[in-house]
Amino acid sequence: MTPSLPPISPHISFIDLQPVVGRFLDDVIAGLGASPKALSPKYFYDARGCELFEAICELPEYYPTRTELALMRDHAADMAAQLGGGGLLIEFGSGASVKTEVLLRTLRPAAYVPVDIAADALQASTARLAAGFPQLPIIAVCADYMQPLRVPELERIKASRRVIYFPGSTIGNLTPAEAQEFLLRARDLAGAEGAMLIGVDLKKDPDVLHAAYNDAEGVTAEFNLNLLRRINSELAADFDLDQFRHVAFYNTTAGRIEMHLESLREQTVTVSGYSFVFAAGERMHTENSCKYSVQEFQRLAQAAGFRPVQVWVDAGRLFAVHLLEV
Ligand code: AVI
Repeated sequence: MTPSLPPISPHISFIDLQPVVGRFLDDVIAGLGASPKALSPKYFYDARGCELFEAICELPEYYPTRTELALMRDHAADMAAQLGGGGLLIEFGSGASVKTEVLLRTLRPAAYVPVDIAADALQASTARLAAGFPQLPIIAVCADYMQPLRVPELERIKASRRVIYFPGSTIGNLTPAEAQEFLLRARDLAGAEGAMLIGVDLKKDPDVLHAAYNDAEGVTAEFNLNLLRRINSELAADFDLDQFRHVAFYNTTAGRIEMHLESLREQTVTVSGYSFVFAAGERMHTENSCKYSVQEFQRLAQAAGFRPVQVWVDAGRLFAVHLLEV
């Protein structure tokens, strides 16, 4: 039996697959011991990291959030017409965003399944959405969507098809090989008649990309440095945040923004009793944000068994929302 919490309302159920959130200390020790040093971006999102990411989404330089939202608003009716009503809408991520609301309003699915690794965020976002859609059956699933998802309860729901929604260009934070594996798993979950709607950030003028990850207010820098603050508070470490700086640049060859934290001087840092030496100017790689042209992404999706059906791109050619079918 899948563990589940008591229903919040007759229309809502909460299934907790008790995902392993990762072994923070092991991952940090391994990452700092590697050459070059690296830390996983999945650890950005503690409570402060989530707040900072929300602030990033509001920045004038950070175009993806508002551009994707405008695409959803402008084309929601078209998207819904292509997908058809009465489906099972499965969203990867917490799903309390305005983008989700726009889609729910036009698509009118048989049921909505938000999937997220963070139980608290999932419960809060589910309660918020449920208030706006009181008649919509919601099955919230606390799980790691980077792993195969097995939820027997979903088999019992009568729906025309499964539609997976993955907004936000989060797929860009995976390497192309990981993205490929992720799409393969999504195809399996969607099943024979399934479809996927996915937001993907486009390749563009490197100056625009550079500004988006080096905002004038320094919010992205704080978001990056917050990872060190988190390691200090959760893993008994002594990073001096004033002795590291945020670095973000577009790597043209790899087609991605890279974020790093650079040591401003030679220094030794201790994490839970383990010592790590940093040379002056040495960098820790903290995030990739891969950018895909429409054709590049369609090729990736095709290699994972999806058929590209339609793509919506804004007039400035900043962002794409792809509709794929199995
Ligand atoms: C979550 N993800 C899609 C963001 C991105 O743009 O890659 C994370 C982010 N990193 C710095 N700014 C935003």
